[in-house]
Amino acid sequence: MKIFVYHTPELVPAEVIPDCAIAVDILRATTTIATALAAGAEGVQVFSDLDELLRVSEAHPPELRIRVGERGGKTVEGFDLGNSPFDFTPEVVKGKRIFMSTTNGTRSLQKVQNAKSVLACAMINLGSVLSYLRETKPETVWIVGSGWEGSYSLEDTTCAGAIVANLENEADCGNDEAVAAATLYKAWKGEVEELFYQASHGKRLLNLNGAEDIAYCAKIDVVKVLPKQSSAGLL
Ligand code: 3SL
Repeated sequence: MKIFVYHTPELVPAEVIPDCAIAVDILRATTTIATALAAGAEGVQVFSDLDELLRVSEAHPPELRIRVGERGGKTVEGFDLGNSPFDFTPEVVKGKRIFMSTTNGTRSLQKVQNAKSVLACAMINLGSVLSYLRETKPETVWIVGSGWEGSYSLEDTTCAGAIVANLENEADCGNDEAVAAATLYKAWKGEVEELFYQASHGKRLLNLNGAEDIAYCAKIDVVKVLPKQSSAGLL
């Protein structure tokens, strides 16, 4: 197994298809996706474009769908939910299909759609992703951070580093970013929540009263769920 880390979707190489691509958006899209599936959502379909989301979801019965729209950390007007994982309770999402568009996270998932397998990873479901990689042993693995509008993010690199560091005896680093991510994670292991408060998106969420969300997003391996892309979305 050879692991490559890309800090943003814009940095993934064109015309190369990895065996496994793992999209990461710790604050908060992939954390929310993992939470929704663990709470019994039927599946999550991601969109980079809000109009496309509205068009596709129109064909789904209204009582069985949830439209999630987030821009700049806030719920998009007219959508059912924003991107706080705490809104995705079993009472709200069980048996429902989620149609989701967020500022950065859903864009990185869309960018790697052609990979042989596509996963969504957060700190909260780290163990499930590690188990999948150990079982399937893909030859090339991309971990793609979502960043913020094209720029680097500390929290996504920390999660990428957690994957690389946990597999250091079983996988090689394919690029310097993978080595750097593992080094970052090891330096902050045990204090990940503190690090997230220092991240620029952490600060942005704090201004939107998101402290509770950040604390939850920093929890390691608290849900057993593997969001994996299928023709019906992430299941
Ligand atoms: O950028 C994203 O995809 C979101 O996760 C951002 S936010 O945490 O909802 O503000």
